[in-house]
Amino acid sequence: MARIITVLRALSLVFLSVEASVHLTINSENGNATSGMLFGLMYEDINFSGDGGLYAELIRNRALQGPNPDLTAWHSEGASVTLNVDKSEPLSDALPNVLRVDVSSAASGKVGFSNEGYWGIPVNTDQYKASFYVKGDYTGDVELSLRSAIDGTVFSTKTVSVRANGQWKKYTTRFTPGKASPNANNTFTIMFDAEKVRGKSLYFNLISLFPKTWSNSGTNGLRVDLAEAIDEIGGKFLRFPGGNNLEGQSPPYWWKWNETLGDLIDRPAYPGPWGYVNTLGLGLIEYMRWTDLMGLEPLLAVYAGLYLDGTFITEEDLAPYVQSALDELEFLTGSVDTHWGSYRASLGYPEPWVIRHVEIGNEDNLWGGLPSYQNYRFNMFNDAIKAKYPDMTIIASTPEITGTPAGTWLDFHLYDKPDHLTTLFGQFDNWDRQHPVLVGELAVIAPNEPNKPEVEWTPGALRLAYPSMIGAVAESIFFMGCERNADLVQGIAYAPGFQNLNSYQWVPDLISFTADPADTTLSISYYLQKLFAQNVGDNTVAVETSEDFRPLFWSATYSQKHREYYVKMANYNGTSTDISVHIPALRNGKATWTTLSAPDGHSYNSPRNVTSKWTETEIPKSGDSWTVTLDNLMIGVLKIQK
Ligand SMILES: *[C@@H]1O[C@H](CO)[C@@H](O)[C@H](O)[C@H]1NC(C)=O
Ligand SMILES: *[C@@H]1O[C@H](CO)[C@@H](O)[C@H](O)[C@H]1NC(C)=O
Ligand SMILES: *[C@@H]1O[C@H](CO)[C@@H](O)[C@H](O)[C@H]1NC(C)=O
Ligand SMILES: *[C@@H]1O[C@H](CO)[C@@H](O)[C@H](O)[C@H]1NC(C)=O
Ligand SMILES: *[C@@H]1O[C@H](CO)[C@@H](O)[C@H](O)[C@H]1NC(C)=O
Ligand SMILES: CC(=O)N[C@H]1CO[C@H](CO)[C@@H](O)[C@@H]1O
Repeated sequence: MARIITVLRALSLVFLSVEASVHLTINSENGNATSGMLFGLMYEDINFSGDGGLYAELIRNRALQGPNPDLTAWHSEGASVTLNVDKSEPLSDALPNVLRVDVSSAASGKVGFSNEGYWGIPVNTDQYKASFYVKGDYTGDVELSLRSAIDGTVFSTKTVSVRANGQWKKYTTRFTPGKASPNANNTFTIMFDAEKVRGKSLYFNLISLFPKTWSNSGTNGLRVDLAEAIDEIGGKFLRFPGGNNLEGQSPPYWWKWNETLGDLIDRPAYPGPWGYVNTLGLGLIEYMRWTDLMGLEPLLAVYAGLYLDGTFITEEDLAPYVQSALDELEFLTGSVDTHWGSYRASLGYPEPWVIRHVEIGNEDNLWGGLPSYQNYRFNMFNDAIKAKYPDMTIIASTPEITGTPAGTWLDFHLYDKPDHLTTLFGQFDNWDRQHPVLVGELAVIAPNEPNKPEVEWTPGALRLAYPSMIGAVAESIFFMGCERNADLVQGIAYAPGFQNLNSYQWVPDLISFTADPADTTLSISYYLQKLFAQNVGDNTVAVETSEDFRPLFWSATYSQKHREYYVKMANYNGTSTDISVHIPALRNGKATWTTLSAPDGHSYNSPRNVTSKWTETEIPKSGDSWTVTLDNLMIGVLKIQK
């Protein structure tokens, strides 16, 4: 039989095509159920991706937060005004530093100050909401405006009537600019009447400006284009809030969930580990609303007592941290009759959320964390959470831990080069089935060869500036290896998700942006996530063929819900190849072939320069198969609807 096939194949090569051809038979029997959420998202505030990014606030340094408050992003308007950081007139316990505006006794006309935003403020003709707190002796108009930092053009002005006195008072207003700005190099300016405060000071704090937010996510919501981009991936879970941002750089700073709640004036600074202060405007509730609005399963990480400087909490001192994690779970999932559940209700969220997955820490194998994680930290959290929530799935933050109870997921992270990543196609073939796997962070971050156009040197490291085509092909191969093992691998996420091109600590990233939405760049790896996330079944199916993997790779799944087969394929340094797919269980069906490619392996997408190509073609059935052509460095999915 085998010999006959070989002869036939040789004949077909001669008569039909000079291209090689591969035959895949999809056997729909005896597949394994998958988690149903194979592709998802990992998110933490890094690279100004929350503050200055996804969190839609436009004012930078809005409350002079952090252990070393300064006047970053603030400028005085008019020579008779000086700005200071003042600690004598705290707005709240959480916001002790305020902006003191000293007006000289010679001042006249309109004076004030402005904020440059996170490297700009885009002006469009949707409604903005501005608010600020003010204290001092002033009765009169305060003029808010959006104007060009380049030539002073005023795009919008709104006057607020203020009666300031010895108490902090909040003013909120809404306005809609009459015209959009040509670029995002604009400032938000607050001006007042100099004559009324000559020789005196006015105090301001929590100065905020929100544009229209995504999906009505509210005045404390998400930036429209970035949220839309991640929503359109179609992933199924969100792993948050880190990443290193969960752990904190050193004591006493870790992501204290209880300090991310309620009114913004009650949220203190968190000096996150990525070199900038988090406002915590993007807090626990904002994360949960994000998962609700995008239909994502929350994979909540709780702090597990390890700081990035290697400090870890001793066994004797760990109990309050375990209690904090229990409180966090009660806050999210408890009924209104519980202490933390009733607090949640008091914040406007009576309906409990459902949390099915909790990750204990982040990368606890690093920074010398493994011995304490292995010896007591994991167990103390695990035992306490399991005792109260026996059905919750617990995720250990590293596969290096041993002896966790059966059913504990292990979080596997990998940052790699393309060639090496392709060798890990079989990584999970022989893993212990007692411990499901989460691939919580994965990316190709460096090229196979140095000195290529997509390469950027960062001190001490050779990195891709943007995800490359060959990198995405390598990622797709690793993902297919995971999908073939989808009885074991429960979820996969690329990381990090976002990069503010004006200040970042990590390349490459899935989505790059500046203040100007026209710069938002969806990387080639982004399109791969989208291609795979939108074509994933609830069951694996076996693929039979006489061919070996390499240079071509494939995997297949079936969705009972959608009655669709998805055959994923990639070509890593092979020749253009015809692939015919035969599904004995299907007589007919509509087949769609979606491909992702780019001019060459080094190609990447960068602002206003999309080089990758996404095509969708309907494929007619010919004979008993559907045949597609898979070029070198192409990723494709053949979807066949029953
Ligand atoms: C189902 O999983 C087992 C391992 O648990 C594996 O041997 C088998 O090949 C898988 N079947 C399919 C169709 O993926
Ligand atoms: C905005 O324009 C000013 C003046 O031309 C320039 O100095 C500044 O670098 C620009 N800022 C950004 C973020 O492009
Ligand atoms: C938040 O929780 C931590 C840990 O339990 C605690 O140390 C801290 O004081 C709490 N913060 C507030 C504002 O209650
Ligand atoms: C694939 O091709 C790239 C670029 O030509 C090269 O860097 C890489 O080493 C090749 N890898 C394999 C496994 O052929
Ligand atoms: C667009 O990106 C490609 C890399 O894929 C690069 O070679 C090319 O120079 C870029 N074009 C522009 C106009 O920046
Ligand atoms: C505040 C901060 O950490 N800024 C850094 C962001 O990333 C860029 C690029 O790595 C650095 O140059 C900045 O210092």
